[in-house]
Amino acid sequence: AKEPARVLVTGAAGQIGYALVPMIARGVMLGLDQPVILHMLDIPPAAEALNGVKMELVDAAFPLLKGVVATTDVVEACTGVNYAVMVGGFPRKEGMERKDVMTKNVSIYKSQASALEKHAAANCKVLVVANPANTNALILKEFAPSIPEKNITCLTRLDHNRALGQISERLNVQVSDVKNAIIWGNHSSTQYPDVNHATVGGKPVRELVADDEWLNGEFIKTVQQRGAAIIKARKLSSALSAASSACDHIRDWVLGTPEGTWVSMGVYSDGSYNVPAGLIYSFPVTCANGEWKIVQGLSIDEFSRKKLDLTAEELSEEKALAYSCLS
Ligand code: NAX
Repeated sequence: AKEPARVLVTGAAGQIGYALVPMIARGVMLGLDQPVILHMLDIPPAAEALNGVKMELVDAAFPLLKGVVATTDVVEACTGVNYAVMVGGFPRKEGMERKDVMTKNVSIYKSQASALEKHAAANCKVLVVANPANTNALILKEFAPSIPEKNITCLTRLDHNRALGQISERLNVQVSDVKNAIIWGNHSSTQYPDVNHATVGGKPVRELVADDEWLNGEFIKTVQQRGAAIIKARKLSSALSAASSACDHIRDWVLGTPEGTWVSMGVYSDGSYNVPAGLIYSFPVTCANGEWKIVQGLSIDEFSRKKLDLTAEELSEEKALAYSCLS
C-alpha cells in the first residue's frame, strides 16, 4: 500500500475549505489508491469551527483518510506536507482600499512561505487559491526561495472549467468533449479566455459555434464575470466549483494530462509568448511525471495579443503594489 500523502489546506474552516477537504479525503485530488493525512490551518477566531470540520471528517469515516491535523499553528500545519493548497487569506471588505487588502495578504503569504520553506516535505507542490491568487503565489515564491519555482502555482482551472462549461452549453455537447480552452493571465476580470485552439470531437470550436461576435464578446465576458454572477445568485462566492477545480489542478499536475490535451495553470513565467518573465501568469500547460510544461508554438492573433498584454500589465501593477506593501 502507498504511504499516506500529507495535504495542507489553509483557510480550512472557510467555504471552499468545507467543500474541498471531503473531496481530498475521498481521493478526488490524488487518486483512489492514495491514502491522505489532512493538515488544516485556520486562524484563532475560526478554531472552533475548524474543530467542527475535523469532527465531521471523523464522522464521515473516509477509508483513505489516515489522519487529521487541525491547528492554528502555522509550523504544525506545514510540517511534512507534500501538497499545500493555500485557500486562507484576507478578504476584501466593503470600503477597503486595494492597498490595504494587499498589505494584509502580502504579510500572510510572506510568513506562510517561510513556514513552508522550513517545514514542508522536500519537493512540496503548492497551489494558491486565495485572491489575489497570482500575486499571493508570487509573494510565496519570493519568500520561499528554496522551494523550486516550478512547484509554486495558482488556480485558474476554475476559469478554464467555466470556459469549457460555456462552450458545452452553447453547443449542447458533453463538457468532457470540449478540449484545449486556454485562460491567459490573471485570475481576475482581465483574464483572457481563449478558444482559438479549442476543439469538440477534434473540430475547432470557432467553426462549430460559427459566431465570432459571441466568442469575442459575450463568451469572454461571461467567463470573466462568472465569479460575480455566482456571488449575485448565491450571496456567497464560488465554493464547490473552486474546490473541484483545485482538485483537477493538483490531480492533472501529479497524474498527468491526457495525450493531446492541455489545461490552464498559473505558473512562473519564463517569457513564453512574450509574457514578461517573473510574473505568475496563467498559461496552457501539459503535465507529465509531476511536472508542468507550457505549451509552445500556438498562434496568437492580434486580438489575442492585446488581451494577453492587458492582463500582463495588470499583473505587473499588482506585483509593484505587493512590493510596495512589504514592510
Ligand atoms: P472564506 O472567507 O469562507 O474562508 C477563508 C478562510 O481563511 C476563513 O476561514 C479565514 O478564517 C481563513 N484565514 C484568514 N486568514 C488566514 C490565515 N492567515 N491563515 C489561515 N487561514 C486564514 O473564503 P472562501 O470563500 O473559502 O474563499 C477563500 C479564498 O479563495 C478567497 O481569497 C477567495 O477570493 C478565493 N477564491 C479564489 C478562486 C480562484 O479561482 N482562484 C475562486 C473562488 C474564490 O473566490
